[in-house]
Amino acid sequence: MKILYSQRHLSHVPGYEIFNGEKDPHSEIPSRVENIKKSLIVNGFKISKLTKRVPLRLIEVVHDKNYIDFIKNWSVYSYPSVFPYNDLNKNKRLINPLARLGKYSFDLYTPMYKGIFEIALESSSLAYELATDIKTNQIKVGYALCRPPGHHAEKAKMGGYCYLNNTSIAAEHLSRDGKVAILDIDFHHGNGTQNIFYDRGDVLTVSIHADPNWKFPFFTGFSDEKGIGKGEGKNINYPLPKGTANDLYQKTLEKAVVKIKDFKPRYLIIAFGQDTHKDDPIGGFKLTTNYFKKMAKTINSLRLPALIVQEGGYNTKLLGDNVVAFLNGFS
Ligand code: OKP
Ligand code: ZN
Repeated sequence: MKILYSQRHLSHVPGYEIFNGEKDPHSEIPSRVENIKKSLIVNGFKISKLTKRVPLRLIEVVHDKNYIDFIKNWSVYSYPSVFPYNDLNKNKRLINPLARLGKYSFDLYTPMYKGIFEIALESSSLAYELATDIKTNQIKVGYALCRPPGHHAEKAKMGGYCYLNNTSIAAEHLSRDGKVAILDIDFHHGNGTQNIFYDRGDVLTVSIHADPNWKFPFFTGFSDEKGIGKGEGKNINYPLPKGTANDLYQKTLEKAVVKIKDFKPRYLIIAFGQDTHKDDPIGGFKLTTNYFKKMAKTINSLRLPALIVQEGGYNTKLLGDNVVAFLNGFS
């Protein structure tokens, strides 16, 4: 197993998130990835350094060109204040910064500032390099310690602490060689990944997450979102209720694994969040650390070349244990 980490994320320190008009402490902090890295080393995993950079032309296939320019050229530390309230300006090049900020984001949890593009790019590069190693048969399993996370970032919108969709960028890269299945096991619905591949028949997106009637991202993640056009039937959502514990999660995961097997993919990408753990401060499921190992075994019964991409997980003391349990179940 190859694990990739970069210290570039350390300078990404969102000051706060805005909830109900108030400043709340931000959950997506550097110690998340640092805790995971420490545990991996203590448990004998080797961590490799990044050597490749994700090509801009690959990012431009996954994300909208104007959205990329917006992130690249932004200069002051900002949160959105207004959002588009009709479609009349949909195809206009809005020039007011407040309009642009609102157009390209969907929440007030994800600050924009000068330099975030390069940091997000480095996070994507971790997933990209491992996807390349899998493509060229150098490795069977890779784990990308991405930060900032990516699965909420849509073609043309940031949100949920995400800017560039690392998982989707790796999937796009792998999809040129054969069908790709993405299994999103973060606590939150992977709305960005769903949005990016919604009309694609060659990339299956499966997400197991908190019922959107209960938790973020609230507007997507319902079971009737099944894909369109060639993508019809190729998007599968499993919303689960508050308090979901190992048993119900396992039953759902087994269903998801059958769907992936039936799709006959060449590659598997796992959008891996640890916020499903019982002691996660923003989650609400009851999964145990031991169960993370069983979860991995169940997924690995597919015996597919697999890229594991770090997404959420906010109990900075336990993230490392949960990642180690999962990776042990995988190898
Ligand atoms: C990102 B990922 C807590 C509100 C949290 C945003 C959640 C973003 C999750 N103060 N709302 O999927 O883990
Ligand atoms: Zn999450």
